[in-house]
Amino acid sequence: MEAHDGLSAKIVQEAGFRGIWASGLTTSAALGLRDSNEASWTQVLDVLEYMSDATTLPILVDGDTGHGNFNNVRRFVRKLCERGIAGVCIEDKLFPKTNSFIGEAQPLADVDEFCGRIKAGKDSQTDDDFVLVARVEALISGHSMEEALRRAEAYHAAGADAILIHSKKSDADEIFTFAERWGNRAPVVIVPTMYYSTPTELYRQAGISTIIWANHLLRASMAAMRETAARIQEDESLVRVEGSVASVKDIFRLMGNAELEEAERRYLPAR
Ligand code: SPV
Ligand code: MG
Repeated sequence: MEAHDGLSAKIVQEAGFRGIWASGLTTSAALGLRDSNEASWTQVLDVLEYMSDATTLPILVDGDTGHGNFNNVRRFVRKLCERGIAGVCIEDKLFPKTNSFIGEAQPLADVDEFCGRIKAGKDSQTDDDFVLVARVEALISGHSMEEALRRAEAYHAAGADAILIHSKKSDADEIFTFAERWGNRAPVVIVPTMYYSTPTELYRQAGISTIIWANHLLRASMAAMRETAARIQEDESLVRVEGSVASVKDIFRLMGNAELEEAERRYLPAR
């Protein structure tokens, strides 16, 4: 489940998910920026540190294109490991990236060059359990299924732990075709943002390893914030919103104020 800051990371954990997708789109948007590598990678790292501190769930980071070439990827991976991040996903496009749902036929990276990014990332992890997911953009940028499979195989051979196959079709047909032809050579990750109506059980039956619900907490909060702002602006009063927003007490609870009170009893001199 997507998260984009410490608060949303806590909400994902509270809801019972098993892992967090640190989305590039929503992390950027939460900073007021476009999904075009406008946030520097160290700024992204700062957000990830808050998220990592806020939750015990594994975090898979949307590493975009890896913030440059192989050299940028290996430094990024080392820093992610230092911050207790579980894995990174890099996509086979060029820096600066553009969100996959914008425009048509975005240029793809050269396969060998991208394999170098994958190898450099895997060679740089300092945590044995760290995973690198290689994201295949062939289908979404208008290439054939053959090209998607060729790229997935090359990335797998280069050391990728899993393959994310991306699609912007409104149905999941090409995802199922890919999964069938791929035959689970490595785990498959999908992002059904555009093809959202397919039941998850069908993905299970097709052997898909992981589904990323990629941006829905940010989108939910945008809708809620807009509605609340408009009501207060219109009414010049809180009366209509008080019942529909989280209570202040709920903020204290989620941030763990009870732990601080307990720590104060332990560490502050008795009064
Ligand atoms: C993201 O969440 O930033 C992603 C997924 O990369 S998508 O927006 O579908 O490309
Ligand atoms: Mg992204």
